[in-house]
Amino acid sequence: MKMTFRWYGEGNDQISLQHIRQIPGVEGIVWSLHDMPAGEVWEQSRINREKALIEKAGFHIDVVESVNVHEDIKLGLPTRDKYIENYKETLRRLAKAGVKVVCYNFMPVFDWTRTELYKQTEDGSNALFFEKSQIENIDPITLIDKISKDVDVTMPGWEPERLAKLKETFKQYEGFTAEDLWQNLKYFLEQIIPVCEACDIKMGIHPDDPAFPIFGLPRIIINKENIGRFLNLVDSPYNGLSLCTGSLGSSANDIPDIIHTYCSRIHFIHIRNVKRYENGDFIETSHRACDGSVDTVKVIETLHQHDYSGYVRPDHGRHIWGEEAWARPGYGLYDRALGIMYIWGVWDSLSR
Ligand code: DNO
Repeated sequence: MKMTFRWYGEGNDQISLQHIRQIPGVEGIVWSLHDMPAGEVWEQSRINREKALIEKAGFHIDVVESVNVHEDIKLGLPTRDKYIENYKETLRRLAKAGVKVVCYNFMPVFDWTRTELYKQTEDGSNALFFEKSQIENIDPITLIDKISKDVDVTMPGWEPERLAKLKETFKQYEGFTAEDLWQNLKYFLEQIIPVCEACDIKMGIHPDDPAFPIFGLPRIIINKENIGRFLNLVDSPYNGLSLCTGSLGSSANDIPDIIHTYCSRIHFIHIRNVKRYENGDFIETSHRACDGSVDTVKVIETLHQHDYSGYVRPDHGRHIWGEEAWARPGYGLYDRALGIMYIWGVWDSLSR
């Protein structure tokens, strides 16, 4: 397993590459050009600049999270072909810089959704929280207004250009079904996977977060069966997964079983834990297995059994030791660093 850490870039992340350097065993930075609107071709010079910066600090740039998919592709509009061509060109340019894996998602409108970013917990830390009844009773625009006033950074998946068109985008999705989304995903993959094969970039789709439909929008990458269907849309090793234990853990998925079944197609994995409540709410917890509903020990054990050699990163941590004052929601330094040590702890003892 190759350990990585997500970093938002200079001037866009309070955590420095030098901080990350001090976490044991981190080899690579998971990066992106976060200000790049979906659908645009990434400039080679900007890719190269990011590469130079990250490599100078002693890390590899093998994994990009994410190259976002333009909404017209998900909706299957006639304009999609132009955006797919742009996507292909970005992939070629990333390959030229040495990128190996690209993470993306295919969720309509939203990327990830929570109802609270700083939910207080008993020990004084706070974490991202999802309250199901709120989602059922609030319109998405009000939720976005409420959430985004709590943060002064642009969060991936909540980019200004996306939020500005929310009403209009929802209208475009009226009457849109899960089958429509499947078809549009297949169309996209049939176009891009041959390019990935030619330039040696593995695609890893990120599961939907949460892993169930919200606001009447379809969600398809949500369970074992659908992941199987997804992998068969284009049956190539280049069409793979960025498995996220927290996203799949938002509903009762058997994640070790999913890993066991599809391990050869998992190119990247996000390890974190969530605690699910009976009413459908969930909160993000520490990475430790007994703190949440995901058996993270078994997740790591299953990866170990399969001799997993792909990329791993600790996903969302709680905000601890006051870091919510400066850290990005879910992406502080401390709890993610603790998460890495937990993952290594389990992995190393299994290796012994
Ligand atoms: C949230 C992340 C997601 C993820 C995308 C991948 O913190 O897990 O934003 O990066 O869904 O495209």
